[in-house]
Amino acid sequence: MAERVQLTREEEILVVTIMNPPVNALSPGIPEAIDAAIASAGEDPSIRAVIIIGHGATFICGADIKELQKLAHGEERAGVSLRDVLDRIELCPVPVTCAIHGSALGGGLELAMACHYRVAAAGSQVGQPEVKIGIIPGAAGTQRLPRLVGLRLAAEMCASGRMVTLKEAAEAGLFDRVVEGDLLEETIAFTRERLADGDDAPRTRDRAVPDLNAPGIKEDLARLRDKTRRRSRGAVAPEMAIDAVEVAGTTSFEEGCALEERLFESCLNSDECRAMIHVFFGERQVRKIPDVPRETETLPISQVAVVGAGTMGGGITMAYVDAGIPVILKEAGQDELEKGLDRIRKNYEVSVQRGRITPDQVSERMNRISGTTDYEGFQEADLVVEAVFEGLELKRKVFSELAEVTRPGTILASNTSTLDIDAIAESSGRPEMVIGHHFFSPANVMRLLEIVRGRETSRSVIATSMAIAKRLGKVGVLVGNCRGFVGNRMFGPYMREAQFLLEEGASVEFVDSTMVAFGMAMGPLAVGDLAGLDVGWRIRKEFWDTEPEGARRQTVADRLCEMGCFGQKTGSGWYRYEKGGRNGVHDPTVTQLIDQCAREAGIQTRDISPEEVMERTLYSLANEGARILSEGHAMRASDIDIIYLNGYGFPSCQGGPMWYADRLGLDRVLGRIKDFEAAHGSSWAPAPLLEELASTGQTFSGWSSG
Ligand code: 3H9
Repeated sequence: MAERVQLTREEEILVVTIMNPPVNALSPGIPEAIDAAIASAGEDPSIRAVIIIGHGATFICGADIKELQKLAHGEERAGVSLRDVLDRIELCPVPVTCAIHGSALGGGLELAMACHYRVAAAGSQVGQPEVKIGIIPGAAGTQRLPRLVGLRLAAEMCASGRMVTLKEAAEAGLFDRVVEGDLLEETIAFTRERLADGDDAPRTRDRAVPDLNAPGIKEDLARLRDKTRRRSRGAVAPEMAIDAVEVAGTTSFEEGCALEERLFESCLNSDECRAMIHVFFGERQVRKIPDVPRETETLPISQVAVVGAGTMGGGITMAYVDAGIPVILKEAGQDELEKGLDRIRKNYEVSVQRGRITPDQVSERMNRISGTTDYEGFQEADLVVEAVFEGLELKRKVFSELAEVTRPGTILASNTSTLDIDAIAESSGRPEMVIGHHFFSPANVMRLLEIVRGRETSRSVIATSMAIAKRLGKVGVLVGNCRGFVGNRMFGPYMREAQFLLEEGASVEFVDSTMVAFGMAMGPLAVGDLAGLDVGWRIRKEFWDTEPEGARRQTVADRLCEMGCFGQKTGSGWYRYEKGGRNGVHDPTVTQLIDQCAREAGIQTRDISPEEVMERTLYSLANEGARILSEGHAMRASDIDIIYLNGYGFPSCQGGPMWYADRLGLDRVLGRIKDFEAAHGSSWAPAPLLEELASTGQTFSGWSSG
């Protein structure tokens, strides 16, 4: 381990440097090496103090999640317990100071808190992000953190997993000194001051915790618990984190640690943890594109143009200007342009009211947008995003114009959500520069960017698109060119089943509430109302001719659209809305319409169970996902999961639709799909890949196109 933990001397001080790039995770051997260094410091009279510091970009970003993954899947624990190592640091007879730069996360922060002193460099951040992988801090973080920053902040940090800035952490009392200069030199100076003062190596465990019964604390924790329950969407670790922190206010350090250990072990052995670790690595895996290696040249993007100032175009413009990239925004007419700019300004004003940005920032961002009704300035654009009405001929016309008004090296991206990117690319005459950038509404908020690769899209255009997603703070997922790409193609059967369940006897509210109880951010029908029912209707109409004979139609949705009920924007859809309101209420006329459609189609209504609602909707996602995978339109099953988590509100504690099907067992999923095929017809035909994997006991996540 000598190469990953380096020991050096600064006269009377032992410096322990962690060298495990890129994030100095506490991989096997590292806790052991720190342990040995601390033991040697206790035994060697020439060592009067110890400093622990990270090499490279950061301090320590926590336990090695790959190792936790093995434990979560049942492997035996090996090596020393981190909790014991931290105890020995705290009990070390000479003072131990940690020098923090970059991030101190999870086990990294726990290690820092077990040290006697903490010195932090400018720009550092700290956090207990364990809940993001379905666990709670497991090396006494829930007991030491409240002793340093108080019960309220500790509970909030452990329940949310959020990163805390240097300023906030320093104000809360986490650091003994914040330094600007060379971190090691400053920490040595700090340590020598402590030694000169006759240091007695103060232990965090000996500090008093604010009494849980002190005024307001119980109430604040109860409020945090409520908020956590509302936000965690089925995940249990966040509330357990509060339980563990809260107990620090009533019991001894040792008893608190014992509770933390029990809760940590139960989290580690949970579906939630396995799913969320899958998500953690899945989010990093999406960036890896076999034929577009990391070193692929990216094109510089310093000026963007957006065509179309509607809801999508406006949101895309905001996403760019929020990231500091100026945008030329084009609309056909002056009125539409003014309207678009006005909508953007209003959205920013709402953010000001909510305290998210300042009025100065609004002016700054609005100044980054220049409006135009012709293609003025497009010669300067490095990237154009087209966000006009969803129609192939219109988009082809725009792309042929873009080819005229931009430089040959400009990337031309289409925000189409369903159309053939190759047909659009062809009209530009330079298909290698064309790509799909499918944003999700609201485009400045939603994290997903589906990046659609055309037949001829160049590798550097793909690499640049992936880099742009990162600059915008989004998760870019590369997908292939097929109808609806990955997300919307799977969303079709999902919505179809939600609607068919209505005709068969389930109510709108029942379907939605069942899916929300599963953890979806919104029910499918409420999503339809939000997105606009006319969107799906227009697409369905475009493909009616290609549907198989006798296929069951989405009659209720079609009738609603024929009546002009497009959802929130028209005040009625599956629900009824107050003018401008977003909270739908029951609409009896919709119930009548559903009954009428069911009668006309000769459908016998029956009692529908929550299980059937979940199976019909979730298995339809996995079945379509299997087709997409075998056709090569997604690189791996985890990419599909990442799309559903970031663009469609799928709960991360369930890992995504493909992971969820894996967990249930593909043979079980296939069995039910066959039942549905027998009952409801060919739209439920099982995907060949699903049949193949189920028959050989394999999983989507283990599958590779080879
Ligand atoms: C914990 O500590 C439990 C404790 O309570 C103790 C219990 C006993 N392990 O994200 P990036 C890899 S739980 C293993 O692209 P960035 C990552 O997979 C842990 N690997 O960089 C990627 O690999 P690759 C609590 C890790 O700059 C590479 O590093 N800690 C770990 O955008 C670069 O990562 C956390 O949850 C890890 N802990 O962001 C922190 N972390 O290149 C998790 C990263 O092969 N990490 N990798 O794809 C993060 O949040 C971000 O990685 C970080 C850097 C903010 C640090």
